[in-house]
Amino acid sequence: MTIALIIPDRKLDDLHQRLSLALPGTDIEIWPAITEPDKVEFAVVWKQPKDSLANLRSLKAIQCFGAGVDAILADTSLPAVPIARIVDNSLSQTMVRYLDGVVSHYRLRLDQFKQQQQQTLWQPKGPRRLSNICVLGLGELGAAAAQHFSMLGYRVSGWARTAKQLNNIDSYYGAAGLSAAAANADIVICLLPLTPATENLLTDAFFNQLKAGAIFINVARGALVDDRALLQALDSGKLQAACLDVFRQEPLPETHPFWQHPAILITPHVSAVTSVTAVIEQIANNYQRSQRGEPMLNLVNVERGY
Ligand code: OXD
Repeated sequence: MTIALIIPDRKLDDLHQRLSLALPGTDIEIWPAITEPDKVEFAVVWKQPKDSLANLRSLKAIQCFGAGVDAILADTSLPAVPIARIVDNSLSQTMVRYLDGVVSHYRLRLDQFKQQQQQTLWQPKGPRRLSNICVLGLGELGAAAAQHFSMLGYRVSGWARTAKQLNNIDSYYGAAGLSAAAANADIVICLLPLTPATENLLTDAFFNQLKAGAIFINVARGALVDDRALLQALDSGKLQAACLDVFRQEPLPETHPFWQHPAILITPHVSAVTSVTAVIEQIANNYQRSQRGEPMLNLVNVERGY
């Protein structure tokens, strides 16, 4: 039996080497150099090429190499096997650190000072008053972010598909709760999973009911947001700024208007990149579980989409 690593956009030497050490005697092959597809029983997958899973006839389990499984579930020839995702405290910490940096960037007006520098303008200003943060999505990453900002003294509201109880977070849920959760926010952080129910969730109707001058941060998936509505909200001043780490198409096409927009800060999907060190044990453990016929850890509910 073989493990296949199907992760086209990353160098895999390190993962391959460490997984071989954790699972001595197990054959591990890197896609597309899979010598005997019929021997592959376990696949570690991230943004898999179309049909790369379909011909693995002995596949017993899929381990997603990240937190979000939308790209795996979008595969129309996905074999019907259990899927696990990465849930890892260090991934949450990485995300929280990224968000903390972005919120500080706006609080300290570094976006404005950068623009002033380009115009050789010396105009001191105190920090922005940002006191209310809304976190959309209260899963592993969303809950960690909400709790972090609440501990820093922000008033935090959160929104999820179903009711969630989190200390000191004003939690809202369901379609009706979305506008209430975001209505008073100075900053809206999007950490929702991408599912058929959340695709294009954030359109004009959402942005229009925000407080004027809110700041929007998307670290979840580009397809949650209607790009045109986001640009419109920035151009009308409804939003004063947006920080985007994720896009409908990645890399973001050169001609996309986001690149040149003065109020948009772009980072290339780096908010929480899976660290090999942090996840080796989880992947090796799930491989052993699937070989023993036991349920993997952090199983995805395919119906729900995350
Ligand atoms: C993830 C990501 O879902 O990196 O893990 O976006």
